[in-house]
Amino acid sequence: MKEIIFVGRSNVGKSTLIRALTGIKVPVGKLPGVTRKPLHLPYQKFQITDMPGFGYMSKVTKKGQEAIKDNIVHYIEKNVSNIQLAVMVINTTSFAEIVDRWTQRNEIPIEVELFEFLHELDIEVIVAANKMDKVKDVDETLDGIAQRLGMSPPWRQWIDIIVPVSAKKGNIGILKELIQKNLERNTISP
Ligand SMILES: Nc1nc2c(ncn2[C@@H]2O[C@H](COP(=O)(O)OP(=O)(O)O)[C@@H](O)[C@H]2O)c(=O)[nH]1
Ligand SMILES: [Mg+2]
Repeated sequence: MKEIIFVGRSNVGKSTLIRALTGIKVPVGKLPGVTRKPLHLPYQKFQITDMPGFGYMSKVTKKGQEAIKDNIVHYIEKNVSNIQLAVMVINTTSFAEIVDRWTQRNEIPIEVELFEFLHELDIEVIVAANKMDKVKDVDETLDGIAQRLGMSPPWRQWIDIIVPVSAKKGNIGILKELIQKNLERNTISP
Protein backbone atom coordinates (compact mmCIF):
# COMPACT_ATOMS: atom_id res chain seq x y z
CA MET A 1 0.00 0.00 0.00
CA LYS A 2 1.42 3.39 -1.02
CA GLU A 3 2.03 5.77 1.83
CA ILE A 4 2.03 9.45 2.72
CA ILE A 5 4.59 10.27 5.37
CA PHE A 6 4.20 13.10 7.86
CA VAL A 7 7.50 14.44 9.08
CA GLY A 8 8.45 17.35 11.29
CA ARG A 9 9.99 18.51 14.50
CA SER A 10 8.33 17.28 17.67
CA ASN A 11 5.38 19.32 18.86
CA VAL A 12 4.67 21.03 15.52
CA GLY A 13 1.25 19.39 15.33
CA LYS A 14 1.78 16.33 13.10
CA SER A 15 -0.56 14.15 15.09
CA THR A 16 -3.18 16.89 15.42
CA LEU A 17 -3.07 17.38 11.66
CA ILE A 18 -3.40 13.67 10.92
CA ARG A 19 -6.31 13.52 13.31
CA ALA A 20 -7.97 16.44 11.52
CA LEU A 21 -7.41 14.83 8.12
CA THR A 22 -8.42 11.28 8.92
CA GLY A 23 -10.67 11.57 11.93
CA ILE A 24 -8.56 8.90 13.58
CA LYS A 25 -7.79 9.71 17.19
CA VAL A 26 -4.02 9.43 17.05
CA PRO A 27 -2.42 10.32 20.36
CA VAL A 28 -1.81 14.05 20.56
CA GLY A 29 0.80 14.97 23.07
CA LYS A 30 1.16 17.74 25.52
CA LEU A 31 4.39 15.85 26.04
CA PRO A 32 6.65 16.32 23.02
CA GLY A 33 7.79 13.19 21.29
CA VAL A 34 4.73 11.13 21.98
CA THR A 35 5.19 9.47 18.59
CA ARG A 36 8.41 7.45 18.76
CA LYS A 37 7.88 4.77 16.13
CA PRO A 38 6.37 5.27 12.67
CA LEU A 39 2.65 4.89 13.17
CA HIS A 40 0.66 3.57 10.23
CA LEU A 41 -2.93 4.59 9.67
CA PRO A 42 -5.33 3.78 6.86
CA TYR A 43 -6.26 6.63 4.52
CA GLN A 44 -8.50 5.81 1.57
CA LYS A 45 -6.53 3.31 -0.52
CA PHE A 46 -3.34 4.58 1.08
CA GLN A 47 -1.53 4.61 4.34
CA ILE A 48 -0.54 7.62 6.37
CA THR A 49 2.64 7.30 8.38
CA ASP A 50 3.06 9.53 11.42
CA MET A 51 6.84 9.71 11.80
CA PRO A 52 8.59 10.32 15.10
CA GLY A 53 9.23 13.99 15.76
CA PHE A 54 12.83 15.12 15.58
CA GLY A 55 14.79 17.85 17.28
CA TYR A 56 14.79 19.09 20.83
CA MET A 57 12.64 17.29 23.36
CA SER A 58 12.80 17.57 27.09
CA LYS A 59 14.36 14.45 28.61
CA VAL A 60 15.88 13.35 25.30
CA THR A 61 19.65 13.61 25.00
CA LYS A 62 21.47 15.04 21.99
CA LYS A 63 22.46 11.46 21.11
CA GLY A 64 18.86 10.40 21.37
CA GLN A 65 17.83 13.20 19.02
CA GLU A 66 20.45 12.11 16.49
CA ALA A 67 19.23 8.53 16.70
CA ILE A 68 15.66 9.60 15.97
CA LYS A 69 16.83 11.59 12.95
CA ASP A 70 18.86 8.63 11.68
CA ASN A 71 15.85 6.36 12.07
CA ILE A 72 13.73 8.75 10.03
CA VAL A 73 16.32 8.94 7.26
CA HIS A 74 16.70 5.14 7.20
CA TYR A 75 12.97 4.63 7.11
CA ILE A 76 12.63 6.99 4.15
CA GLU A 77 15.51 5.38 2.27
CA LYS A 78 14.15 1.91 2.86
CA ASN A 79 10.62 2.80 1.81
CA VAL A 80 11.33 5.33 -0.92
CA SER A 81 9.64 3.33 -3.67
CA ASN A 82 6.50 3.13 -1.59
CA ILE A 83 6.33 6.76 -0.50
CA GLN A 84 3.90 8.71 -2.60
CA LEU A 85 4.12 12.02 -0.85
CA ALA A 86 5.71 13.67 2.17
CA VAL A 87 3.93 16.27 4.24
CA MET A 88 6.49 18.26 6.19
CA VAL A 89 4.74 19.90 9.10
CA ILE A 90 6.30 23.00 10.58
CA ASN A 91 5.42 25.29 13.44
CA THR A 92 5.07 28.51 11.48
CA THR A 93 5.59 30.66 14.56
CA SER A 94 9.07 29.32 15.36
CA PHE A 95 10.41 28.02 12.05
CA ALA A 96 12.49 31.06 11.04
CA GLU A 97 14.01 31.45 14.48
CA ILE A 98 15.07 27.81 14.71
CA VAL A 99 16.48 27.73 11.19
CA ASP A 100 18.44 30.93 11.79
CA ARG A 101 19.83 29.65 15.07
CA TRP A 102 21.26 26.60 13.31
CA THR A 103 22.52 28.60 10.37
CA GLN A 104 24.38 30.98 12.68
CA ARG A 105 26.17 27.95 14.13
CA ASN A 106 27.10 26.91 10.57
CA GLU A 107 24.89 23.87 10.85
CA ILE A 108 22.22 22.81 8.39
CA PRO A 109 18.84 22.89 10.10
CA ILE A 110 17.25 19.42 10.18
CA GLU A 111 14.12 20.60 8.38
CA VAL A 112 16.13 22.14 5.55
CA GLU A 113 18.24 19.00 5.29
CA LEU A 114 15.17 16.80 5.25
CA PHE A 115 13.42 18.96 2.66
CA GLU A 116 16.42 18.64 0.34
CA PHE A 117 16.85 14.94 1.10
CA LEU A 118 13.25 14.21 0.10
CA HIS A 119 13.72 16.10 -3.15
CA GLU A 120 16.92 14.21 -3.91
CA LEU A 121 14.91 11.01 -3.60
CA ASP A 122 12.28 12.48 -5.94
CA ILE A 123 9.62 12.46 -3.26
CA GLU A 124 7.10 15.27 -3.60
CA VAL A 125 6.90 17.44 -0.49
CA ILE A 126 4.10 19.61 0.78
CA VAL A 127 5.03 21.97 3.59
CA ALA A 128 2.11 22.26 6.00
CA ALA A 129 2.69 25.60 7.70
CA ASN A 130 0.82 24.83 10.90
CA LYS A 131 -0.36 26.91 13.88
CA MET A 132 -1.40 29.73 11.53
CA ASP A 133 -3.93 30.78 14.16
CA LYS A 134 -0.96 32.21 16.08
CA VAL A 135 0.59 34.06 13.13
CA LYS A 136 0.02 37.79 12.82
CA ASP A 137 1.80 38.86 9.65
CA VAL A 138 0.90 35.99 7.36
CA ASP A 139 2.62 37.03 4.14
CA GLU A 140 5.81 38.20 5.78
CA THR A 141 6.09 35.02 7.83
CA LEU A 142 5.40 32.68 4.92
CA ASP A 143 7.80 34.60 2.67
CA GLY A 144 10.48 34.02 5.30
CA ILE A 145 9.72 30.30 5.35
CA ALA A 146 9.83 30.02 1.55
CA GLN A 147 13.17 31.77 1.47
CA ARG A 148 14.70 29.58 4.15
CA LEU A 149 13.66 26.48 2.21
CA GLY A 150 15.29 27.78 -0.94
CA MET A 151 12.18 29.09 -2.68
CA SER A 152 12.29 32.76 -3.60
CA PRO A 153 9.52 34.92 -2.16
CA PRO A 154 6.72 35.78 -2.51
CA TRP A 155 5.47 32.51 -1.05
CA ARG A 156 2.35 32.74 -3.19
CA GLN A 157 4.44 31.50 -6.10
CA TRP A 158 4.59 28.20 -4.24
CA ILE A 159 1.02 27.61 -3.19
CA ASP A 160 1.21 23.97 -4.29
CA ILE A 161 4.09 23.45 -1.89
CA ILE A 162 3.54 25.81 1.05
CA VAL A 163 0.13 25.38 2.59
CA PRO A 164 -0.94 27.38 5.64
CA VAL A 165 -3.06 25.34 8.04
CA SER A 166 -4.34 25.35 11.56
CA ALA A 167 -4.71 21.75 12.57
CA LYS A 168 -6.08 22.58 15.98
CA LYS A 169 -8.87 24.69 14.50
CA GLY A 170 -9.55 22.03 11.89
CA ASN A 171 -8.60 24.52 9.20
CA ILE A 172 -6.96 22.22 6.66
CA GLY A 173 -9.13 22.58 3.55
CA ILE A 174 -6.53 23.31 0.90
CA LEU A 175 -4.09 20.74 2.26
CA LYS A 176 -6.67 18.03 1.88
CA GLU A 177 -7.31 19.08 -1.72
CA LEU A 178 -3.62 19.10 -2.56
CA ILE A 179 -3.11 15.66 -1.05
CA GLN A 180 -6.08 14.43 -3.02
CA LYS A 181 -4.72 15.87 -6.26
CA ASN A 182 -1.36 14.24 -5.67
CA LEU A 183 -2.91 10.88 -4.95
CA GLU A 184 -5.10 11.01 -8.05
CA ARG A 185 -2.21 12.13 -10.24
CA ASN A 186 -0.20 9.18 -9.10
CA THR A 187 -2.85 6.53 -9.05
CA ILE A 188 -2.77 4.36 -12.13
CA SER A 189 -6.28 3.29 -12.92
CA PRO A 190 -6.74 -0.39 -13.74
N1 LIG B 1 -2.27 26.96 18.36
C1 LIG B 1 -2.19 25.79 17.74
N2 LIG B 1 -1.75 24.71 18.40
C2 LIG B 1 -1.66 23.53 17.75
C3 LIG B 1 -2.03 23.42 16.38
N3 LIG B 1 -1.83 22.14 16.01
C4 LIG B 1 -1.37 21.48 17.08
N4 LIG B 1 -1.27 22.30 18.15
C5 LIG B 1 -0.82 21.96 19.51
O1 LIG B 1 0.56 21.63 19.50
C6 LIG B 1 0.84 20.60 20.46
C7 LIG B 1 1.56 19.44 19.79
O2 LIG B 1 0.67 18.78 18.91
P1 LIG B 1 0.95 17.31 18.38
O3 LIG B 1 -0.05 17.03 17.32
O4 LIG B 1 1.05 16.34 19.49
O5 LIG B 1 2.41 17.51 17.73
P2 LIG B 1 3.42 16.41 17.16
O6 LIG B 1 4.43 16.19 18.24
O7 LIG B 1 4.04 17.07 15.97
O8 LIG B 1 2.64 15.20 16.79
C8 LIG B 1 -0.51 20.21 21.07
O9 LIG B 1 -0.65 20.89 22.29
C9 LIG B 1 -1.52 20.70 20.04
O10 LIG B 1 -2.76 21.02 20.60
C10 LIG B 1 -2.51 24.60 15.70
O11 LIG B 1 -2.86 24.61 14.52
N5 LIG B 1 -2.55 25.75 16.43
MG1 LIG C 1 2.84 13.21 17.36
